[in-house]
Amino acid sequence: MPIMTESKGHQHPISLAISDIIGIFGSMGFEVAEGPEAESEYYNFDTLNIPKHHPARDMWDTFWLKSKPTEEDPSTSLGAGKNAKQLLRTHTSPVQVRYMESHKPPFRIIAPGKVYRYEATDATHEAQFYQLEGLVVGKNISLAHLKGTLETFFSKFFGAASTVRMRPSYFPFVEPGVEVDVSCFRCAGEAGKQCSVCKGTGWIEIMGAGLVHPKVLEGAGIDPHEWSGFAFGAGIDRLLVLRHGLPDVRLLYSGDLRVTDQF
Ligand code: YSA
Repeated sequence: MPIMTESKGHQHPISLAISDIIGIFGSMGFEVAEGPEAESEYYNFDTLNIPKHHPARDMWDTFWLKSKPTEEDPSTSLGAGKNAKQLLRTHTSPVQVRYMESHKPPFRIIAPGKVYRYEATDATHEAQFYQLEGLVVGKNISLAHLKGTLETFFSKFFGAASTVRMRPSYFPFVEPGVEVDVSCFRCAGEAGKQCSVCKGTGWIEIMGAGLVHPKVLEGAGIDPHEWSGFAFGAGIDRLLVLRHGLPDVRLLYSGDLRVTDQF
């Protein structure tokens, strides 16, 4: 008689990666924060020092929502003078502001969650994907704290000792802003052009980050003369694609069991 094997369900690779990430940051004292996916323009842009008509808004192609905000929904009843126009959040950075408004520093949080962008898809871009936001606010926080935190995270996530380097970059909600590169976890720069991960550069471009802009702290009710902080934002899908050498980010959303069963 043929033996019938039962196929068991399991968590999706992205859910597994998020559990991993929460565990690693949890061991460094980070709590998990959440925010709504249907967000207001006020939190997605205005409070992050990105005024209307500012060219920086072009960095985030936006799906706007038609629905009118209702009084019952606390995420949309913003009060007089606040911009309640609704959208699908384009990044997890609004969670930073929501958290700062309702908590007193010091704190350290991560906010993993789904975000949406009105853009064409390709091997490295999806129209919906996951981001990981990080925020630390305390006394005398510097880029050195950011570097140490990320080196610990990458070493554990990629399973190889990691070094971080920063290059100047621009995001309206941080000053200074940086682009973070991590040393190649596959070859540490030794495999030359053969390395499929770093292509011989020894570095992988991985996320945006910086020191929280004083205007953002102040707008959220935190005195920037007393407190400072760092923040970062990475694509979880991209971290996963890198770690497992997937050829196309869209495979993660294809529903193809030949892909997801490998995790
Ligand atoms: C920057 C500074 C901070 O202090 C805090 C957060 C940030 C990140 C900022 N909010 C942001 O969204 N930057 S980003 O537009 O460059 O996206 C961050 C990461 O999301 C990228 O590095 C990439 O890994 C991922 N990403 C962006 N568009 C994507 C995507 N992943 C998949 N598909 C897309 N379409």
